[in-house]
Amino acid sequence: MAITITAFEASPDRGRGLARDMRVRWALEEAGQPYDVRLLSFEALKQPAHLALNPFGQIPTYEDGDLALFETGSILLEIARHHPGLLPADPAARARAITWMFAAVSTVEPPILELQTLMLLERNEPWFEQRLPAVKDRIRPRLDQLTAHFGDADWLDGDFSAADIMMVHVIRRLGGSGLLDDYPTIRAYLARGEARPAWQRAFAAQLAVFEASQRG
Ligand code: GTB
Repeated sequence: MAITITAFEASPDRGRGLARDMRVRWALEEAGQPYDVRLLSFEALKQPAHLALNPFGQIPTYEDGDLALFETGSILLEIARHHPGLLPADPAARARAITWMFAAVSTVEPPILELQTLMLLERNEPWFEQRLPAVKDRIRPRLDQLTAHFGDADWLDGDFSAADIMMVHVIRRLGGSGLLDDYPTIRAYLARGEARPAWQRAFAAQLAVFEASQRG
């Protein structure tokens, strides 16, 4: 039975690959694993059929036979369990890569989400301009620390892994914010991720969904 994931039928990111199904698509493409996509409206996300898969009513979900998962970190770990190339075989290197997956979503993503919430939902608030610099200032230390960590390295810890899928996807949300202008190491890291054929196939697939939604 084919793996099935869920995604927005018309993503609010307009096909820019910022919604989190992109992480799962990218991992499946890296693994060479075909998959089906069930497209959902915002209304369908909150219906019982989808809440049975994800109690928070969000995308993406992942179904493989009897197994149904939500949370992109968990989904990527499950894909990596079945396919070589997404996590190192060496136990210590594997544990470090998993640590970086958590770092991406627990340490780097929260201040980036704060900026995204401000830009998308709070732009018309009277305090918007006053708050913006403080929110950006909470992201810069993470970019400084990641820059120091990378040095001359291409990926977070040795070879490319699922951790890089998570981290690249998290940081891509800063595109357009101007914050990456001062961070050439991080920009080069994103470019390396986006140059991977698997990233390009995943990106094209989610863009095709958005374009189809616009044709009606
Ligand atoms: N922690 C969960 C995970 O990693 O899987 C978070 C899942 C999540 O936030 N899903 C979002 C969702 O389903 C879509 S990706 N939201 C609908 C809801 O909660 O009702 C978040 C997202 C949405 C839009 C943009 N965008 O427009 O740029 C980017 C990211």
